[in-house]
Amino acid sequence: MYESESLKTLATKPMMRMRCTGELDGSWLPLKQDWSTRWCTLPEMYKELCAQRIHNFETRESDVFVVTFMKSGTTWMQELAWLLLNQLDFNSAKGSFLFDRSQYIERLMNHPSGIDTITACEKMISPRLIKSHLPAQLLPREIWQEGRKIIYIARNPKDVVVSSYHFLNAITLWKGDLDTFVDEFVNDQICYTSYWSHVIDFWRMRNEPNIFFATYEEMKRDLRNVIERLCKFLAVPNVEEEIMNQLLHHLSFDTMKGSEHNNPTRRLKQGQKTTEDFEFMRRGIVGSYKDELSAVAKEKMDKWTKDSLKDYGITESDIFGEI
Ligand code: PPS
Repeated sequence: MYESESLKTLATKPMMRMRCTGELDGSWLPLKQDWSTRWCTLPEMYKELCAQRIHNFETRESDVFVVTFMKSGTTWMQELAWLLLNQLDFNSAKGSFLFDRSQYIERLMNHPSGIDTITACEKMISPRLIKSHLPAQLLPREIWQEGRKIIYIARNPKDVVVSSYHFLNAITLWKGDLDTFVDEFVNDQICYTSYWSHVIDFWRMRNEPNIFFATYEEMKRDLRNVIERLCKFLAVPNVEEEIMNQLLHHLSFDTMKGSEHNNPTRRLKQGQKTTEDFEFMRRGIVGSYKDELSAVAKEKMDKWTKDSLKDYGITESDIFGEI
């Protein structure tokens, strides 16, 4: 069963934290641990509207899921993976919205076409590329039972905090200052937290045959290498040199920011309440926390990271390199 507790936060919608217990014990997951210790913070409506339907979501053999903690480079990876799965069809990529080509299964706001997001995923033609920010235990059970492919992207927590803070404030889902946001983030009160449970669980499963694990930092350092690795994982032909340059250009921050089909800023502004200066693609760098987080917030997050990782014998730099 799903067990939940209401949370008091500065989110503008009622929030709760939720976990799986009893027969939903996560025994279908390849990582053996007590999954009932894993809580996830979500809007209250999630439990009634999505939880069971997503758990029972019927997958197809050719499905690929892009799974991330929010603000970790999901959109960037979706565009890359969509192109690799669609014979590098740049014309379609340049002429249609990425968010229509690759649906977001648990999107917690209204779908632009009026249908619900799970139904939108059901209606997609194969091969489906489906986005989710859910932690491993809340993803469709069949992914694990049938070994469907997952591309997991992680990003260092301090940049995730900065990016999430700007995003949630700008789309008016959370209201407050950055220091308070950091407090709520490390206390697992922000949507999709606990951040470290999310990342650690996939890090520990990174060598499963159906999981491709990469980081935003790695994509910034050497996107070509990530593409080469991903081609193998997706069992698609390697990208020829001339096309590789075109692909790298297409995926650059400036090109994606300039494309209304990749950069959802305008569409989000039309579809919901946002601040005037809302920008989905803001800085697109590693280390934006350096000049945005206060010294106190940085220290708080570093201590929280150390405490969260100590039982697993890994450090932040094992995952992200030096940042
Ligand atoms: S979401 O809403 O959770 O799905 O957002 P997500 O796509 O995961 O993350 C948004 C951040 O990714 C940056 N981004 C990129 N960085 C580099 N290159 C490219 N092409 C690119 N595309 C998106 C985007 O700018 C957000 O990061 P910040 O730090 O806020 O700029």
